[in-house]
Amino acid sequence: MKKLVSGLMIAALPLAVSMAWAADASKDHMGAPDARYLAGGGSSLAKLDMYQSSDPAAPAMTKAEFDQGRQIYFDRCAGCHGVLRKGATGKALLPGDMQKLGTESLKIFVGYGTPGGMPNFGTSNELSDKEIDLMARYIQHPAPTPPEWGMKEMAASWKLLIPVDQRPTKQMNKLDLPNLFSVTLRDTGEIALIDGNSKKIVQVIKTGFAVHISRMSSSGRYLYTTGRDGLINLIDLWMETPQTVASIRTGSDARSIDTSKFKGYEDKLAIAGSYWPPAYVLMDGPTLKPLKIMSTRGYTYDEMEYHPEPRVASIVSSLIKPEFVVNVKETGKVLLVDYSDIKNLKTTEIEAERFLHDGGWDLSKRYFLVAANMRNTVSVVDTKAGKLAANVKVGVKPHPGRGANWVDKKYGPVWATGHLGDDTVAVIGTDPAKHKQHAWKVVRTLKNHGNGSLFIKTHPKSKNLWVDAALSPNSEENQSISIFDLNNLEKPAQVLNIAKLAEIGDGPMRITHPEYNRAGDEVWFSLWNPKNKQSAIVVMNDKTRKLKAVIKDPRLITPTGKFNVYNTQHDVY
Ligand code: DHE
Repeated sequence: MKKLVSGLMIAALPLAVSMAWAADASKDHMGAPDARYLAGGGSSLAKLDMYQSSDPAAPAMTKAEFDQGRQIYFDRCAGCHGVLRKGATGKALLPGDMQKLGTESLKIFVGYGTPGGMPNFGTSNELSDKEIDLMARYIQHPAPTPPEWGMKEMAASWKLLIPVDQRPTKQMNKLDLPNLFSVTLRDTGEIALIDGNSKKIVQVIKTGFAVHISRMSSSGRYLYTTGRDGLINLIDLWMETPQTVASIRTGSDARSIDTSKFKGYEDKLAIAGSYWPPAYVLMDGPTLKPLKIMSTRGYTYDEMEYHPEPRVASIVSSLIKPEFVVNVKETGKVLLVDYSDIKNLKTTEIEAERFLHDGGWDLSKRYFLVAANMRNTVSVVDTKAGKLAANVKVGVKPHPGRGANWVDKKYGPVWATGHLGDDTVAVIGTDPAKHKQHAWKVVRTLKNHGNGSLFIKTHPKSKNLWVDAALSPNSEENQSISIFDLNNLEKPAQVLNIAKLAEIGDGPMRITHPEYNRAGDEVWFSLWNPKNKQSAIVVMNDKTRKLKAVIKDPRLITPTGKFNVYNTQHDVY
């Protein structure tokens, strides 16, 4: 019904204008829930001082209105349309073009959305009529530019709280570190360290704004987190009470972090990627001292069009070379950054596909598989040869997290991803040496219980594959998971409503991000409720598929990602 309304409203616009918009938007086949997800969960950019010009040709705005527009823009629009509004997964919103459309037409787009996926902010009651009017005027003004963030700013933000020589030389606590979990508490900007054995919170540590991921150093001693505000925390798990020993702001909008893992470089270096400014930073691993900043601004791999803000998405660390694999979203390039000589940095730039997002290693850890979600493709990078191995067409908007690996009875080693935009799981053959005929082909398509899957997981010791549907608009689906039997993938999945099993009170809770324990016999899920409602971690017995425990501590506010120390350290997934 909403789609119909929005289609009708667009049809009422001047023909040329509405056709151009509808065509452009439908190209991407964005459904509203995944559009909202990609548009982002709030960036900290809105709080920054920015250069602001106001165009006399654009409708008048007060300073207060402009500031409010900026806040709304960075909370809801920048993720798709870009900080500078030059377009990213969404259309460019250039002031000249917006002025031609005019306030009344723009109000319709913002209020009703487009069939191609622009969310309907008005009919969904997310923005009031006043706010829609304000946004329609705001985007006719030039985009304010957030400040750059160079070595001077970075170095000034760097805090070495406990120097290396004042840290312990052995583990000072009795924690079973390999079975410790770092859990993202998204809306409080904290992580909870949870002991995997007792299932008790060991420590809650303040991190960056809407903290995004945790990654481990090669030795398993240091835990690194990145906030969306670019604040990196380095946590020493050997301290009597694990705590932050260094921190730094590597940018003002960020999502990724990793550490060097190649032999001889263990625990030596760290790398952080930023959305704004678009760059990656190499740092000294044990202190976070910034060493080198590299911009990712440049040309798209295919049309060779200059892009002013290509964001750094996932980063992984190679075990077979002293290299980081850096995935640049808008240009569609994968950079293999050789860290053996930082002064004379060598980078292999691989043409992959747009817009690169998340991904993981294959079983051999030679190939990195990364979702190019707006092109329904998984790009496979051969990190040994330093080349693209293949672009594999999959379902609608793949979203693997780090994906799932197993040895398939029929097809040999495979890797799998779920999708944001449909209810399938694509299983891709990953062994060109012994199973050439299946390599880089979708060998199986499994049926998930709903659209909107974010994460998928299995474990070398398990015969199960667990898949969520966390972004499905249907609450029965987004509270359930599918469990596939890896020994019999012809059999439909068992679907379990995990939220019901956990018996948590009310709220629009979602079940997301399966993560195994060290032994591979438990799967942990986040029961993610809004911050004013009770959330929990739900632990399932992998073998029996029965509920094992519900961790309900009141400090568990908006848990999302969970990172088992051993599995994260060794890329077990
Ligand atoms: Fe994530 C991984 C970006 C929204 C939970 N997320 C990633 C990675 C990127 C990314 C680039 C890969 C990091 C790496 O491997 O180095 N995420 C983004 C966004 O741009 C996006 C769409 C919008 C935003 O504004 O951030 C976004 N992500 C979310 C969420 O809303 C999620 C579901 C909840 C949350 O905590 O914010 C979420 N993202 C995660 C998690 C991972 C992740 C749990 C790590 C998965 C893993 O198993 O490694």
